[in-house]
Amino acid sequence: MRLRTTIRAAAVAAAIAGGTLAVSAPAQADKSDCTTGRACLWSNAYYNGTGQPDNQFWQWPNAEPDLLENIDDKASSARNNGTRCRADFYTGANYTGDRLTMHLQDFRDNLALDPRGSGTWNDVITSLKWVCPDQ
Ligand SMILES: [Ca+2]
Repeated sequence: MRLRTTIRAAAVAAAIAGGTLAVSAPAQADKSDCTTGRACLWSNAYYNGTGQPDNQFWQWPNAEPDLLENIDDKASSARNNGTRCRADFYTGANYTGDRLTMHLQDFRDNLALDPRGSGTWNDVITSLKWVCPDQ
């Protein structure tokens, strides 16, 4: 765990330097990799825990009006590991389109199982907004 923490800290520093507070995670990511106080998205279902290729893991302490290309329209699992706020995910940039509300400690193993209009929430999330307090 110590090594992973170190890698994550370095990634955070790099991300901050680049203007975005997000973290790319190790290959063996799971739900517990989502840090307290953050909203998290994984590019594959089950938190990338089943050996899928091209796995990406990202987490944010603040709103994201337009997710990075690496995870934009790719998220297949999600978690709100916040401490105070609701996490609302949207299909469009700048918090537009359909909304997926995730209350504190909500998580989704597989967004393909979450119905949305005529489809599902798989591979459609583009923005994230925190709503405080959670209610
Ligand atoms: Ca995906």
